[in-house]
Amino acid sequence: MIRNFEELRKAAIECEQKIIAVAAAADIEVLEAVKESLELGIADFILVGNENEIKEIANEIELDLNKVVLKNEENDALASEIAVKEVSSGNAHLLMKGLVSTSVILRAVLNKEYGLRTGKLLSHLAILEAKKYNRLILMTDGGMNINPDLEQKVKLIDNAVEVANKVLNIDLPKVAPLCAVEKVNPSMQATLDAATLTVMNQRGQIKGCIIDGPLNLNGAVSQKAADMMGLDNPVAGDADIYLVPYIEVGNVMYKTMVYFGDARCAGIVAGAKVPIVLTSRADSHDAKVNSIASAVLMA
Ligand code: COD
Repeated sequence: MIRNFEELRKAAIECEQKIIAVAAAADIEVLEAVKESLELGIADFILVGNENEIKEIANEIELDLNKVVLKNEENDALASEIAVKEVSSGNAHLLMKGLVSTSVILRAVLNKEYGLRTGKLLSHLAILEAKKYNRLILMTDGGMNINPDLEQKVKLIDNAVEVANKVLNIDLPKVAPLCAVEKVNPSMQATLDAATLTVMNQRGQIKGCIIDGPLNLNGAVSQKAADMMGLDNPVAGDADIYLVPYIEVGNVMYKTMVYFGDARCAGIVAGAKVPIVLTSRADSHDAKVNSIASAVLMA
């Protein structure tokens, strides 16, 4: 099992180097991440964005632009389209979001003519390294699917299990369907979905993982809390995958851990033809390098 981002980066360095097309690359954190990834030898880059701004920032941070391919496009939506086409035409192995809003790049990814659809549900996964937890956790979906129904939650789990297998080297991840409480409450849809997912897992309808919920966050994270609540649950205190009920919960959880808890993080989208590096625009270059390393391992 890969337990932290240092181990994850080391594993990515062992992989074959990938070419990443970056949409709207004119941003200091993005270009710092490009520079660090080139130095680590985990990726090469096609940078799409405002060429003058990219050159200015590259000069400031001493990024050698001779080592990358540069494509000038100032408009974010068009830069996203060009970057996606670099991937769909086979020039690049992976896609990365730069300084562009998530919905703009995802619309290019979902484009029916040149996009990166596979017929699977695309979903966002945050990988988080909290100071007080003994492993990396996967959290989904705080970035793409707004209000998933039960069927979509099954697909979110499938994608998360694939990421747990390929990126974190966990064969049989434990999934906590997060709720506000640990008991089924018919007025809380998330608890009904959590219980259904648990039974579907027990009956072999969702494979490759152990699901047990509903679980509240403390029950998922802490064995002590689980014991105090009298939870005899194989996931309690030991969860690898945190399935949140809807996007706001995931988005706030991820940013709370980063801003208040000083967690390190990464963000990727799974389910497309290739993994997509997708972090928040304000995320640090450390988060972006972690995400690049995760996407390289996923690929
Ligand atoms: N996986 C696969 N196909 C999808 C998905 C998905 N997750 N979402 C939509 N599609 C397909 C639909 O089946 C349809 O064929 C087509 O794409 C358009 O569907 P719409 O009309 O629902 O899609 P859009 O373009 O209105 O929205 C898709 C977004 C991903 C842009 C939207 O869901 C969104 O804005 N999500 C939130 C992104 C965000 O703001 N994140 C926040 C912070 S980082």
